[in-house]
Amino acid sequence: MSQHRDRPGDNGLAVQETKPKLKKPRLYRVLLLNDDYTPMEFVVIVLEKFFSKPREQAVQIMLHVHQRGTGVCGLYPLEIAETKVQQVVDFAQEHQHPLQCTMEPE
Ligand code: TYC
Repeated sequence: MSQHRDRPGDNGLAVQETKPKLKKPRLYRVLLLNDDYTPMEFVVIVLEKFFSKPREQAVQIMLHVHQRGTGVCGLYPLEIAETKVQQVVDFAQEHQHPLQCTMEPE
């Protein structure tokens, strides 16, 4: 079979697009907010349990939030970020602590 040539360099076969079709998911920062009542140890447990932070890093993040008012627990795609926020809010409520957790676009 011969291939018809209209233009130089066009062999008539489909050309691979150069633009990748997979888009990077938008990420959201999950944040903890400071308050005067939630025990430091509870916040450390939250960071270990829901954000898989090793103890030392959990303590650092907790102290950062305590001193600065807010701090980042992690970056996640939308639905995962929403789930983390809900898990933290529910866990805090179960234990009657006023700990707040929110999210914002990266
Ligand atoms: N400020 C709290 C205390 O002194 C500790 C704390 C840290 C609370 C981080 C919330 O997100 C928080 N017990």
